[in-house]
Amino acid sequence: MKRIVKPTLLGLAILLSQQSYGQWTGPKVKPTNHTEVKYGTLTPKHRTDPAMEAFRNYGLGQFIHWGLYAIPGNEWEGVSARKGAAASEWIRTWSGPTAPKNWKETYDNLYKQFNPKDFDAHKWAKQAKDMGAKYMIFTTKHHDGFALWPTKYSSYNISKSPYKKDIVKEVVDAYTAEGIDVYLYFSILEWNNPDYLSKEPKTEEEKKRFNKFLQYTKNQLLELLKNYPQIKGFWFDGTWDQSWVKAYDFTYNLEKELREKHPGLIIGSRFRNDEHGKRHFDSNGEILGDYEQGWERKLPQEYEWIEGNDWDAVMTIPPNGWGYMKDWSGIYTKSTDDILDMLMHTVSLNGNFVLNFGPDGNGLMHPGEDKVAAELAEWMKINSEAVYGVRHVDLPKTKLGYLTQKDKNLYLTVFNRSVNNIARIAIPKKSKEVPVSAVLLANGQKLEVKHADIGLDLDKNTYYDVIIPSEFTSKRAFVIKMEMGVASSEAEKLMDAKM
Ligand code: H79
Repeated sequence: MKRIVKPTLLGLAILLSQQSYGQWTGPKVKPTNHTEVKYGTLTPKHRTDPAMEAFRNYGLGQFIHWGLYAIPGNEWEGVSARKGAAASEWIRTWSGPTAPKNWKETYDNLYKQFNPKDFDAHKWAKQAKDMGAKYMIFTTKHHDGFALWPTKYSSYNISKSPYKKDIVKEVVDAYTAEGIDVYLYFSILEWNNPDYLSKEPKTEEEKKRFNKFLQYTKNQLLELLKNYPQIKGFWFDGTWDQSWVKAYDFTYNLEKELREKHPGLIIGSRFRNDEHGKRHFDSNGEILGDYEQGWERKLPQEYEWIEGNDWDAVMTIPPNGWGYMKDWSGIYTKSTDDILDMLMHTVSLNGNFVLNFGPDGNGLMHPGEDKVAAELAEWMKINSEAVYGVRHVDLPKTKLGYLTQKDKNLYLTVFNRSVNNIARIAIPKKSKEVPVSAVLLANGQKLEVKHADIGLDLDKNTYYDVIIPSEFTSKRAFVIKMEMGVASSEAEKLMDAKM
C-alpha cells in the first residue's frame, strides 16, 4: 500500500511514529485504496456475545508479570541493570560493561532456585478483588521461554524448579474463585529456543526449524486451553518478528482453531497480521482480533482515535519495567492519583485500564504496589460506579476531569476542582437531556444544580452548574453523579440572536 503524506512536519512526525511503532500512537491513517485481504479478521468488529459484553464492562484489570526475572529484580549482586537491560523482565538481555560475567547462562539457570516461599495466589486474588479488578492477565511464559505451567512441550518449565507446582493453575483457580476473569499472557518469541528465529526462514533447514517452533506454539496454546478451560482469553505478545509475520497462513488457521476449541475466547489485535504484513489492523485498516491491543504504556488522547473498537490500556507503575524491580529509588513511580487519572481517562474513552504488578522471587508484591493497591481499593469502594460498565459521553470535554455514563446517570470524576466550587457541565443546546439532580458519591450529599447560560454568542452549548459545597474536602479525585432528564422548563432553552 502506498501512502501519500504531505511533507508537513506533522505528517512527517505521524509517518515516523508509525514506522517505528506500528499504527497505534495517534489517530489512525486509513489506507486510501482497497487491498484484497484473504487473511483478515475472523470476528466482527463489534462482538455482542456475553463474553465480549463482559470484557467491555470490566473497567479495571490487573496485569501480573511473574517469571525468573523476579529473582534478580532488575539487579544482580548489587549492580543495577537499569542501564543495561530494556526493562526488568528483559534482564536476560543485559549486556555492556555493567553486565555480570556469563550473565545469560546465569539467567538460564535461575529456574533451579525458583521457589517462591511466600506465594499465595489467594492472597493476590483477594488484593485484586479489593482493588476492584474485574479481570486479570497472567504471564504464562515471557520472552525468556520459561513456562509457569508444567507444559509437555518443553522441559524449561516450572516442574523442573524446586517449587514444582503448577503456578498457572493456582492463579487461574484463585482468581476465578474471586469472580475475576482470567486472561493468559503468552509471548510467541523466545530468546533461547533453538527452533526460534526472528527473520523470515529462507533455507530448508530454517523452514524446518521454524515449522517445528510453530507446531510447538500451537501445542502449548491448545494445552493451555485444555488445562485451564475457565480462561476468557489470551493476551499475546512478541509477535513482531518477521518469522511470525510471514507465517500468516499458520497464524490465521491457529486463531480459527483456538476460537473453535473455546467459544467466546477473546484475542486482541497483537496476535497476527494479514498476508501483506499489516499488524493490528489489516491492509484496509480493519482491526484484527477482538480489541485494540496496542495501548501499552500510552493512552489515546481522543475518542475518535479508537474508531469504535474495543480496547485495553496496559500500564506499569515505574516508567518501564513489568517484572519485579527491587529498587524504585531514583525513578518516578506513578502515584495513585496518576493511576486514577489514567483509569478515568481510559474508561471515559470506552477502554479497560490494566495495572501491572511484578511480584518478587518469593511471591510478594513490591511494597509500593501494595500501597497503590490499598489506595485504589479505598477509592474504588466509594467511586467504582463511575468505572464499571460505563460508556463514553458525547458531550464537550471538561477541564475538571472525566465524564462517564451509565443509563440515566452521568458521572463527573473531578481531578481539577475550580476555585469557585462550580462544576460546570456544557450541554449542547439541541440536547434532549440535561443534568437535573446531582449527588456526591463520597458522602451521598445532594448537590444543587443550576442552569447557567453565560450567553456567549454563537455558542452551541448551554451550561449546568453543580455547586460543590465549600466545606467538602477530598484528598483525591471525587465523583459527582448526575441524573439526566428533560430540562425543567422550556424557558431554559435560550434562543440564539438572529443577526
Ligand atoms: O511484557 C511487557 C514487555 O516486556 C513486553 N510487553 C509488555 C506487556 C514488551 N516486549 N517488548 N516490548 C514490550 C517493546 C518492544 C520493543 C521492541 Fe520492537 C521490540 C523494539 C524492537 C523490538 C516492536 C518491534 C517495536 C519496535 C519494533
